[in-house]
Amino acid sequence: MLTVFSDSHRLHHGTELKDGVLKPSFEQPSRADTVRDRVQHVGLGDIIVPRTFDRACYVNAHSERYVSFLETAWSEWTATGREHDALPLVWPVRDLSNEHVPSFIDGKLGFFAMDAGSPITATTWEAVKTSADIALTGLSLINEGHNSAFALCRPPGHHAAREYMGGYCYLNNAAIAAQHALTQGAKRVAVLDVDFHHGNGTQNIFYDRNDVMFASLHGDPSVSYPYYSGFSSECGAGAGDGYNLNYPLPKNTTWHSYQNALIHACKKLRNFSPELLVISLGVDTFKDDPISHFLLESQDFFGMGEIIATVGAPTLFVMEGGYMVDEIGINAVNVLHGYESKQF
Ligand code: OKP
Ligand code: ZN
Repeated sequence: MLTVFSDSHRLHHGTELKDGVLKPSFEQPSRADTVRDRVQHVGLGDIIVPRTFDRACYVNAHSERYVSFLETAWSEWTATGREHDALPLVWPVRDLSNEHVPSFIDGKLGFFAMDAGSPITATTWEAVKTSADIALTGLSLINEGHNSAFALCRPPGHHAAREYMGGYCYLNNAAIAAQHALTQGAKRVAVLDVDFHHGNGTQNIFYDRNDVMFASLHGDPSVSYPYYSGFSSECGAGAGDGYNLNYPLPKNTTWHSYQNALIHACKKLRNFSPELLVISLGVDTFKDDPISHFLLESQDFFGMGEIIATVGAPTLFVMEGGYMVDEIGINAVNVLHGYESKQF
């Protein structure tokens, strides 16, 4: 399997508020480098750099005004004399108005964000754009005849919705690739999200659509981030009713019950007969992940890849979360090896 990777991810290294103090984010540059090293170490296949894509590819999954916001946020922020990471501090919740986009950057930040987990720095946009291009390049490889590809994206994308960033995510890499496949003529695309956290952004982007079936296995939102999305009652809307499948699982879920949910989701996706399967590949379901609460062991990720193969469609793996940096490479590549073990 080919891997798409770029050093540009290092242009993004933000902070997050933890225990009352701004600290380096859990979403660190070493994450992607460790996965890249593992890909090389085991000889998974060649590692290639991303191609560049039109801005229109991002705007098909997000809104024009949101993409413009991401492009100009840093210059608007520094124009007011500030030098530290740009973070939102006020949000248009419930009865506050979200009819008007504020013209001042502090208002825009809250308008286009779900939380304070996605800091914007001077070089964030360059890294974010390259991350989306990595996913799009992976899709190109599949279009060119590869059965699978690994888009080693960083920053991750699955919390980014049509119009907001959050949870370390800015552009939704997986959704951008899925949407681009449809734009190029695919009739049905499946997206399976195995990150510990609910893929609220991907759900949001495709919620009213029946050409994308989205399934997500994740920590029960009653107790796990993102808290306000990912319940099993969220099934899709309008034409999309029945095309959104959430599998919230309790804290301390082990492989035994995880795999039953995964087998169920993969059967549903197989019956949809997608022309492409996009995997939001987070490995923060690992037992030692510092911010998540499942108990998967490294060898379980191999089994995850084997089950993913049962969907029976060309598969684009898109890197999402995973914060136990020591094992992130082993766990991510185990999924890819498990998948490959079922290809003939
Ligand atoms: C991104 B992805 C940690 C607070 C949680 C947001 C988590 C985002 C996870 N102290 N902050 O789904 O892996
Ligand atoms: Zn996650």
